[in-house]
Amino acid sequence: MSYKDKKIYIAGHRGMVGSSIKRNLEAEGYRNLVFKDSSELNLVRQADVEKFFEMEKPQVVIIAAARVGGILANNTYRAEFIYDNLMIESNLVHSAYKHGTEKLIFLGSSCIYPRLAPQPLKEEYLLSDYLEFTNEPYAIAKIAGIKLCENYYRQYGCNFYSAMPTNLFGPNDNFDLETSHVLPALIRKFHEAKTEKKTEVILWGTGKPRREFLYVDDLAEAVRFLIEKINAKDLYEQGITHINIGTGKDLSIDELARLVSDITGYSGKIVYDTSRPDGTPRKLMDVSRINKLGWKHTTSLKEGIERAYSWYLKQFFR
Ligand code: GFB
Repeated sequence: MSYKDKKIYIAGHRGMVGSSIKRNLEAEGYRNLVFKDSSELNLVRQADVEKFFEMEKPQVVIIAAARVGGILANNTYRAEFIYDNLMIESNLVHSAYKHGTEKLIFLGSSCIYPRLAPQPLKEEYLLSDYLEFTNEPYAIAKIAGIKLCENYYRQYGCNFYSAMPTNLFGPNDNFDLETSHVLPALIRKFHEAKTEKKTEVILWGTGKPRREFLYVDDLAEAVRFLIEKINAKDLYEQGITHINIGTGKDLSIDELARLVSDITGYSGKIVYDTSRPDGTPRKLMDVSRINKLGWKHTTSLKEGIERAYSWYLKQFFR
């Protein structure tokens, strides 16, 4: 049976990542996708998740559901970031095992790596040193998710594994200035400054940290590649627990700010509020593994930001 006919449950299909995976699979002719809104199924509740799996018995599960946010949200809602994420992934992985799911892919983030890990970040660097404090609760939960998949494979032979995307952006991103990631924050700040004719925009930290960004539709393409081509044993037999997904290129926040200001047409000053945290100094993925297996990103950063900006304009100023 082709994957196009298998029953695939996308957990988190309303979010930026899940909605992009949904669009990608639908466009590629996947005919048997299952979704549940959070009002119908609360993934934090174990009994509800078990009942859902008992009824639906999905053959493939993609875990794109998570409590996520930028540096301030991670640092502020520390209890929710660890609790919700641990519950969501534990409930989904265990129910998938109990109800015979054939393949499960768990999505995390590059913040699982130690704060001062060598760059670029190889899959092997997991758990080799201390984490970044501002996102430690989220990172610990995501590491637990990786270990859930690994150990359900080791004990029960489940075809469950993890993929770690770099910082993502695109349609359906969160543009709330308190809880968002940097890229949507920059789009909104520069756009508003341009339309309100402000002469300066205030950004957080020093502008020196370096980050890598992947357009979310490229991630969706990578997830489809993993569904169709990669199994748990392909990773675990190589001694790794998860696979990196990114572009392999990074830039400083200040360089990013200049790019976003050009694209949005803002020409005023950029000021840094250094009382705000920088977070991890650098997070650049080593993507040689997934590249060798046969997937590579296709959207350039500039093209991705242009698309994200036009989505933002359509969504909020139509
Ligand atoms: O994207 P971001 O919030 O998260 O911030 P992380 C990246 C960098 O951009 C930090 C700076 O150095 C911020 O200080 N920055 C500058 C801003 N101006 C702004 C702004 O207006 N808003 C925001 N949000 N940042 C998150 C983790 O880390 O990345 C999560 O906390 C997760 O756990 C996620 O891993 C992908 O890249 O620092």
